[in-house]
Amino acid sequence: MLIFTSDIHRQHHSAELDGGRLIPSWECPERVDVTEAALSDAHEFRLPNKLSYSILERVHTPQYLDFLANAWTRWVDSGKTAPTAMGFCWPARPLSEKPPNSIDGALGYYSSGADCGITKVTWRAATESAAIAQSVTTSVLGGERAAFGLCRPPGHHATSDQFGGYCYLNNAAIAAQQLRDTGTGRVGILDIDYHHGNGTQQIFYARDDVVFCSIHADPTFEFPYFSGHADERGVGPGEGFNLNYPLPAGTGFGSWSGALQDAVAQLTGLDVEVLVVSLGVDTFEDDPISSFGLTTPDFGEIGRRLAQINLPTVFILEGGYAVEAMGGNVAAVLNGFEQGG
Ligand code: Q9C
Ligand code: ZN
Repeated sequence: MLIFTSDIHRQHHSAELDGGRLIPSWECPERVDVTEAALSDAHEFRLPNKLSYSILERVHTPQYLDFLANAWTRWVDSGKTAPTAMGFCWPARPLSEKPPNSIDGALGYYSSGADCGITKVTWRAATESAAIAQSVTTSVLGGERAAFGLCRPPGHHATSDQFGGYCYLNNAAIAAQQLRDTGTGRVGILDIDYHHGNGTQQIFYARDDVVFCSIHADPTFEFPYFSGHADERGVGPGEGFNLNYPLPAGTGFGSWSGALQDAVAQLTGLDVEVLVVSLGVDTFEDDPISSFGLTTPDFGEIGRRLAQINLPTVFILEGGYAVEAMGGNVAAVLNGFEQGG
C-alpha cells in the first residue's frame, strides 16, 4: 500500500494536563518512528505534495485558521516563555460568543480543553499532516484502491474552530471534503479510534453528503465526555447520517466487532462511494490511556473486514499510545486489508 509520511511532525510535541499535572503529551514523535519501521518491509513510502490551503477553509473557519497560524507569535509577543501555549479559561457554557482579544482568552475560545497546546512548530506540523491527508486522497482519486497517511498530529477531535485532544486540523474531514469537491458522491467516514471523533461529527452534523460513523468508548466515562452518545444522529438534512456506537470500558473484540458489523451494514445501506477510515489503534489492550481489549491479531481481522466493504479507502492515522506496539497494530490493519480484498 502507498504510505504518505514526512519528518516535519518531529519537532511538534505538546504538553497536556494529566491528573492535575502538566506532562509531555502521550501523542509523541516516536509514534511515527515505530509505525514507519513496522510498515517498511511491505509498503511503499512517499512524501506529501505541498498543501493546497483552500481545502482547509472548506473545513475550518478563517478566524480559527488565522488564530492557529499566529498563536505562537502572539504567545511570545505577550511575554510568555513556556514552550507550550495553552488556555486556562473556557467558554464551557458561554455567556458571550465574542472571541476575546487577549492570547489567553483566544486560546480558551479556540480550544476544548487543556489536553494539548500550541508549540512553536505546531502550525507547521499540523499543515504538513493535512498535506499528507490531501496526498493520500489524491492518490485514491487517481485510482489507488487504498492509501494510508501517517498523519501527526492527529485530527478527529478538531472541530471547525477548536483544537483539542491532540488535534488541530481535522485530517479525515479534509480528506472527505476533498473527495466531495472533486466529484465523489456520498463519502463515508468510519472512525475506529478509541475516542469519539467529536470534531468530525461537528463538521458534518447537518450534512447528508458525508456520513460519520464512530465506534468508541462511551462518553459517560471517557474523553471527549460531551459528545458521542447513540442518540446524536445528525440534524436537519444530516439527520440519520451520524451514527455513534458508544461501548463500555473493557470492551473486547467480540462486542467491538459486532458494532463494526452493524456500522458497515449501515454505511453500505447509505450508498457511500468512498470510505475514509479514521484509524486509531488506541483500542489496543495495552494502550496506556484507554480501556478496550483489542489484540494485534484483532487488528488484522479489522483490516480484512474493511477490505470486504469493497470501496476505495483513504486511511488516516488518529490515536494509539502504546508506542512500541502501535506500529505492529497499524501494520496488522493494512496487511489484513491487502489480504482481505
Ligand atoms: N490527560 C486521540 O486519540 N485525554 N486523542 C487524555 C489524559 C485526551 C486522544 C487524558 C485524549 C485525546 C487522537
Ligand atoms: Zn483516540
